[in-house]
Amino acid sequence: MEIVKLIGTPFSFFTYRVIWALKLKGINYEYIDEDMSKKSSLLVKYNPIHKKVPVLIHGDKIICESMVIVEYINETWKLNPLLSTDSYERATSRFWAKYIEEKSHSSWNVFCYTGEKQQNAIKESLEMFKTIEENALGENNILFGGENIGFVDIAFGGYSLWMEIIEEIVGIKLLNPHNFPRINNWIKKFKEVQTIKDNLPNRDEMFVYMKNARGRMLASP
Ligand SMILES: N[C@@H](CCC(=O)N[C@@H](CS)C(=O)NCC(=O)O)C(=O)O
Repeated sequence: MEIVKLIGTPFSFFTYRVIWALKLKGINYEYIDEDMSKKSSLLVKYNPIHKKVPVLIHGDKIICESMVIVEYINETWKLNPLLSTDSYERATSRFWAKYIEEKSHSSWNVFCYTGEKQQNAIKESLEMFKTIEENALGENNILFGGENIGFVDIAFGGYSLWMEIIEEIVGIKLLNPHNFPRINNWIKKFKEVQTIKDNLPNRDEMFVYMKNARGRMLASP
């Protein structure tokens, strides 16, 4: 059996996507903690294009980009499949994962900015949530397609804990349960899944880390 290693960084929901996929599949792996303020020679060697985490090392194979890694894990280890055997359902899952990839920067921008830029990011985030609420959840139930966690749940997983911390730090409620009951219900269900519950960052530590990060971002010109 080839050795599996994950280069990641604490409190990164991109890293957590990979952790969740590995844990759901029951794969043992070694975690290598990357200091993003320095960027180790190992990271630069293994992800020379983007120099970002997560990076998965599987024997002599190197895989970058969180959702690409999740798909690689799904194809390599068959237990607890994250994608359907039906090609149309797989295409639909990939469509939503891509949509989340393309739009989720807006929620991060709510955290990084103030003023007009933040207002624009709020608007974009709310549009994304409305689309998810009305189209990916409800009738279609793309998230939690069936009873088990799937590809799209992992893509959207950052919204389970990261969003509530962002909301608390910036003092703005975006995922209001009245406007987004389905997303709030999904968050509750997602966090109740034992593998997720056991593999979420410590909330208090993450709060302090993110509050300091925002302070540094706003202080820099
Ligand atoms: N699209 C990438 C994004 C990964 C990403 O942005 N990772 C952050 C840590 S959360 C990073 O490595 N940032 C370093 C940088 O931007 O230079 C993925 O899904 O893996």
